[in-house]
Amino acid sequence: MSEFFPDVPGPVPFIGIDGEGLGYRVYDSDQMVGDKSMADHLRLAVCYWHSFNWPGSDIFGDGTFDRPWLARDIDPMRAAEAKQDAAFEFISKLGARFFSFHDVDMAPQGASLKESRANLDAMVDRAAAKMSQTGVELLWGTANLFSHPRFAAGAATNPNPEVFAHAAAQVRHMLDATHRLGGHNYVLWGGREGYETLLNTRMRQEADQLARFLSMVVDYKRTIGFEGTLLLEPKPQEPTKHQYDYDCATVHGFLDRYDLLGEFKVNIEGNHATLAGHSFHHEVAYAIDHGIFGSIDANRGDHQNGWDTDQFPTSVDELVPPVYEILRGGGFETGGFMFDTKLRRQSIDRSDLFHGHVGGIDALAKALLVAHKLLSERTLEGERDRRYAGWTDDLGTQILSGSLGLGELADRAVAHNIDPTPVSGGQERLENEINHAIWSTS
Ligand code: XLS
Ligand code: NI
Ligand code: NI
Repeated sequence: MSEFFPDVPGPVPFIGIDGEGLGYRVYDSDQMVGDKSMADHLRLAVCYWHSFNWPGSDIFGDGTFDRPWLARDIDPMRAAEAKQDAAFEFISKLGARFFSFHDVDMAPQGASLKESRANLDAMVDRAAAKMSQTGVELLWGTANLFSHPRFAAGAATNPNPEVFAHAAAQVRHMLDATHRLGGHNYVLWGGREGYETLLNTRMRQEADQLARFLSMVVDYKRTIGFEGTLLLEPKPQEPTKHQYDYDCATVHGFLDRYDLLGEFKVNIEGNHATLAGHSFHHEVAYAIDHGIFGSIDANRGDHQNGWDTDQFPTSVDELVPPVYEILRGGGFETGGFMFDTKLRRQSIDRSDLFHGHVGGIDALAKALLVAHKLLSERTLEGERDRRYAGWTDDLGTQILSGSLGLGELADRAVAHNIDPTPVSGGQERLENEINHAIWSTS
């Protein structure tokens, strides 16, 4: 088998901050940060789809990338094998521990569900061999329930139950495949689970269908003994005008309403958070505080436009707050930082795929160091403790425990003429503390 990335002959080295050429300037996999190595904190993963299954096309133009296995005139199974070889060569040279894939990224779709399953099984067997040779693990598997025209009106939320059945078959196969490969999680992203217009849509009916689908997934997971985490990936829109898994709070409410809390966590994507009008920080903090934090699709958007540009996350300023919350929450359990990232269409050198990932990984590593410093020095926790101190005193605990009603509380406020003096929120001082931590951490 010939190498696809001959310009990067071996594993990408750690070269340090002044190093030259392709190498990690901050990410040193074995360096301890607190009680865990950088590799164990970050649990880095590469995605199969944007990196190997996308030719660099956009809505106005064809593919620009050099991905020989995507040519139309070659046998689909041989092409899938070449793609898999390139993917595993890349992941091992990069030094990432994990990867993630959709059914259709790894194996060609056949003329029937049976044939698609056979193709997938063959490629999954081959992937299992590659994984044991390289030590690469599966962070998560997922089924693509959004590209094929049959899913235009949704998968689980389709008005036609036959589409629901087709989606069930794909998800069953991918759960089996994920289980077979020892996957740590299984993701469901509902890109078409939503509506284009309410004129033809029964919103409540579609929510009931989606909940039924998710319950079936939970039952099946138990039947086969899959112990990974089930993850829902929120996104407010794109490709559908309005998607039901809008953001973490919406997903949380949905899970609660349908008695599915505890069965699913969330896979939060940086660029989806900003599309929902939130910061990445907000989405992570919400999930951590409500016990549904699972994993991250690491990427960023572009501040000047409003779609999912899936760029490599290069801004330490933007990464510090979410990474801080993850550390505060105790870090990943089964999740990790999965690079759901695309090269720009003009980045056509094979080595560009390395540069994109290496830059994003270094930015995450730097954010990790800064977040660890902020947490161990209790810079933000100290401030938060002071700000909420009243809630651990008599008045606060009595209010929260329910021992005071509105009338008694009002009487007490009147009797003692409770009239607190406002205190500063200190936002600018805290922003300066974050910058100081960034500038002083090496
Ligand atoms: C698209 C999603 C997708 C999921 C996997 O916006 O991010 O890539 O992560 O289906
Ligand atoms: Ni994603
Ligand atoms: Ni996305």
